[in-house]
This record gives sequence, structure tokens and C-alpha cells, in this order.
Amino acid sequence: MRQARIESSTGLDLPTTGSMVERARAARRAVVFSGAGLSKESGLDTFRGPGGLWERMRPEDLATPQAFARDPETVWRWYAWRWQQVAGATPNPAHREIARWEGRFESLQVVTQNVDGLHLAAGSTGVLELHGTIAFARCSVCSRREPMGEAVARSAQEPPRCPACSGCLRPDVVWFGEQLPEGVFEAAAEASSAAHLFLTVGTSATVYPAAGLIEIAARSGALVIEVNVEPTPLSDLADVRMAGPAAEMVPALGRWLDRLG
Ligand code: BJW
Ligand code: ZN
Repeated sequence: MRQARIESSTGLDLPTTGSMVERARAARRAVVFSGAGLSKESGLDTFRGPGGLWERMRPEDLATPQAFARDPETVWRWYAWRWQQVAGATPNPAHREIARWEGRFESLQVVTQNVDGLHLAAGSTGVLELHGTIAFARCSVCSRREPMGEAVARSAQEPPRCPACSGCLRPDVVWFGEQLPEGVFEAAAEASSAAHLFLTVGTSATVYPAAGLIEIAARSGALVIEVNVEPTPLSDLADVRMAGPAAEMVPALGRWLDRLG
């Protein structure tokens, strides 16, 4: 296993010479892999850790198909509440910096576990949303989609019915035990195996298969950079670890890359 070779807690003390610097300078293909911590400074809660959503609620009661079958009202109310938080949130400096990188690399693939749409709102294009999106509801029977705002306006207390088949609407997200949207993980894995630079930001790296992308990138020889306020189980795979909030560290990383030319 590779050791973390560069540690930074300010983003200002990254080196300007050495082999890592040369790899960063030469990087043409980049992947950004993000999790809930990226949107923390946009005012959205993470799942795990202090103050996280799972401190107050059990995932198995809310984010599984079994929970929805057992108690659709509770699950729908929770997602209606989450939707309202997301609808009021705006991208933070980290989302905006990542969007700016599209002009810096020959190819930049954003892969997110987040359902909040903030990468898209910041201007990133071609974003791969591994765990779906809270912007839409979908029929649990016929899969017809409808904007979540409209579904919640029809009912925030219990799942509204599908106009086409009367099935229960559910959020268009991926729950535990469900398959990821077809082809999305495969595209993310392909980009990760071809990446020269792989930034993992704001994820606890505990949910699979998503977290496996970090392993794929490291195994394929990418320069792996981790931005997180805490170490993760996959921190040892990172060549560069930036310990701090994404909204500060990602712009600092961008300034470092700019200085390298
Ligand atoms: C900051 C910060 C700041 C804070 N700045 N950083 C292999 C091994 C073991 C289990 C499995 C396995 N493969 C599959 C599984 C099962 C399961 C799984 O992974 N379980 C593990 C938990 C053990 N996976 C699945 O079920 C997946 N499906 C699947 O595998 O299908 C295949 C299959 C199906 C059926 C039969 C057979 C095969 C689906 C996973 C779906 C995950 N869904 C959720 C909910 C989405 C909807 C919603 O939003 O409600 O996705 S769960 C939740 O976790 C959400 C997230 O996307 C995901 C990851 O969380 P994330 O983003 O990492 O957030 P946190 O909160 O965990 O971490 C935040 C981090 O930010 C922390 O590290 C902080 O330190 C940091 N931070 N502030 C920077 N300011
Ligand atoms: Zn339907």
C-alpha cells in the first residue's frame, strides 16, 4: 500500500518541486470523486460523523427499499424535508472551483455520490451521479419521473401517486441493496482507471461500489489527492492528503495547480 507522501492542513504548504509535482503538472485526464462533505459548506448535512444525518436516524429505517415498503410515509417525509434543504442550497467555492477545472484539463470527469445537484448548479457538465438525484421522484412501479418539487407540492406527508399507473412515487435515489443506475458506475470506473489525477473529496470512502473508484485510480497509477476533515479508511492510498474543509482546500489546490502551470 502506498503511504501518504504529502500532508497539508492549509493548502498553502504544498511543494513546488519533486516527483508528485511533476505528475500533477503533467496530468491531462482528471477525475473528481465527491461525497457529502463537499456540500457541508453549502449547509447540507453529511451522513456519517458528528452532526451527520445517521446520528439522528438509522439508515436502515430510511434508505432501503425495505424501509420504504414498511413505512412509505416516514421515508417520503424525510426525503421531502431533504429536498427542501437542497432546494435552498447553493454551490460553495469547492463546487465552483471544480467546475472551473474543465478548462484546465484535457478531460475532467466529475463523479459524485451526492444527490443534491450542486455540481451541475456550479456549472460542471457530464456529471456522473452514482446514487441518483433528489431533484426527481420516480414511480416505484413504472419508473415515470417527475420533478421532486412538483411531487412534494402534491404531498409532503405521504408518497403521491403516479398519474400514469397510480404507483407510489419515491425519490430517484439509490438505496442500500439497490443497483446503481445502469452504465454509470462502469463509466466512472473507466474514467478512474484512465485518470492521471484523481481527487477524492468529502467522502468517508465506506460505501461500495463507489469507494472502489479510489482503489481503481490508485491501482491504475493516478496521483490520488484526498481532501477531508478526517482521515478515511482509504487515506493510505492518497499521495497527497489535505486535511481541512473542502471549501478552503479545493480552491487552495486549484491555486497550487495554477502555479505549476
Ligand atoms: C468533510 C467536510 C468538509 C465533513 N470538507 N470533508 C462491499 C463491501 C461491503 C458492503 C458492500 C460492498 N458492496 C456493496 C455493499 C453494500 C452497500 C454498502 O456499501 N454498504 C456499506 C455501508 C458497508 N452498498 C450498496 O448497497 C450499493 N448498491 C450495491 O452495491 O448494489 C449492488 C447489488 C445490489 C443488490 C444485490 C447485489 C448487489 C448502493 C449504495 C447506495 C448508497 N445510498 C446512500 C443514500 C442515497 C440517497 C440519499 O441521499 O438519501 O448514498 S447512503 C449514503 O452514503 C449516500 C452517500 O452517497 C453515501 C456515501 O456517503 P458519503 O458521501 O461518503 O458521506 P459520509 O457522510 O459518509 O461522509 C462524509 C465525509 O465528509 C466524512 O469523511 C467527513 O469527514 C467529511 N467531511 N465535513 C471536507 N467541510
Ligand atoms: Zn407509474
